Amino acid sequence: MAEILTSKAAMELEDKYGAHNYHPLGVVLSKGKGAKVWDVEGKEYFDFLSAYSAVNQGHCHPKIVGAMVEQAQTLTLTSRAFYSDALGVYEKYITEFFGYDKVLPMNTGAEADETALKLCRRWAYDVKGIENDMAKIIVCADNFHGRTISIISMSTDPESRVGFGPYTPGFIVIPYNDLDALKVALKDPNVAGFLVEPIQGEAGVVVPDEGYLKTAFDMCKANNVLFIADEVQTGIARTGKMLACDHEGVHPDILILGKALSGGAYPVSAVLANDEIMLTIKPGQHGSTFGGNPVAARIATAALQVVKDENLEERAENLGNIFRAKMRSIDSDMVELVRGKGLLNAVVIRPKNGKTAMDVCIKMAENGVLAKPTHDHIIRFAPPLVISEEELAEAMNIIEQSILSFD
Ligand code: IF1
Repeated sequence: MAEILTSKAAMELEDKYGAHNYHPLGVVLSKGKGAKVWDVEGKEYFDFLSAYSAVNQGHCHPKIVGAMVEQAQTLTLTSRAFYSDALGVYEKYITEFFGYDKVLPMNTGAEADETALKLCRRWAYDVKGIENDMAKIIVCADNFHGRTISIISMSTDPESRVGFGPYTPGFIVIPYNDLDALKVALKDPNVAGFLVEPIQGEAGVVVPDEGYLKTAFDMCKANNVLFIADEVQTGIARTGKMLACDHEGVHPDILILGKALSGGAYPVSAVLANDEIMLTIKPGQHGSTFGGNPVAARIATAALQVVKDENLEERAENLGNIFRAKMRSIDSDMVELVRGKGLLNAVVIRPKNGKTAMDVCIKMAENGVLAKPTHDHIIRFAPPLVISEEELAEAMNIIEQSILSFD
């Protein structure tokens, strides 16, 4: 039986024995169910971060946990040295679900982004005919695609990038939501791909202009460049459609999924593409020990089924509209701006009397809502998509009262 900890003792253990690569809010969670989590002392919170949009289906969803437990008691890992009876079934399901020829299963979002970069480069050399080692990939400023060396080589965020050089070459950085800059960058004949978040999550839920994704996609097609969508955070119904790209009818050449692909139960990511791209990677050229393991396969299948069965796209769309309207109605000059799509939203907090977004988050935590600022003045609000209207109303009231408490 795990040692019964107080929150204080748990934080001290992490501080003493864990790397200091995070600075968490002073809350020690020990239980989650649906849209709620509880701390060690039993205090209840609405979770408005959802582990950065990994828990879209709600904490410990019975169907997802059931699939995990059943497979975990049967066969957890074979490696890809052998086949398993779970992987092919899952691959058929997910490729038909999203409309692609094939999937390359990985574990984390960063691994999936790295996989997409490798696929794009192999396609550049083997199909587009770019000179070896000369392929370039266009990315956007303020991007977030993970924490590996090649991914931070694309980053413009000093916190992610500085001090980890030398950097992987072959990336062109342009401003987000800027089609003129994309047009110029696409003139380079060595450009093979454009990697973009349909909404920039970490940058503070930055929603591009209507039509940006579709026009960018068309420009890429006109220049024989792959449109690569990182839907790790925006995918799986979070923005009110199964994929954020669906809002503009864009079918990415390479689709990157993670986080809620498993409902937060297990590290599961995936890269989907058609054969012309996917088959440029041959046996032995890419993989991972856990990629496509039987437990991940069963979990991801259950997690996607829950999205359909519980109409999570529609829920995110409808509840997101309610949320943004309520946030915009808060009568406080601390609320500078409200933006988002579906249940991926952000409130930009105007500091007041020295109080910032972090103070609002600490006050909300005291009052029973968990969220965390991204950058100094932006609070991201992303509850599980299974939150009920009543729970949302209660949580929005807590958010409003917490903000008004500084007036
Ligand atoms: C942390 C941020 C969010 C992602 C997109 C790939 C990945 C992520 C669009 C990599 C991961 C996580 C990472 C986590 C916090 C969180 C995050 F603040 F870091 F930037 F959500 F915005 N593409 N995002 O958002 O997926 O390898 O983590 O599975 O690193 O602190 P991963």
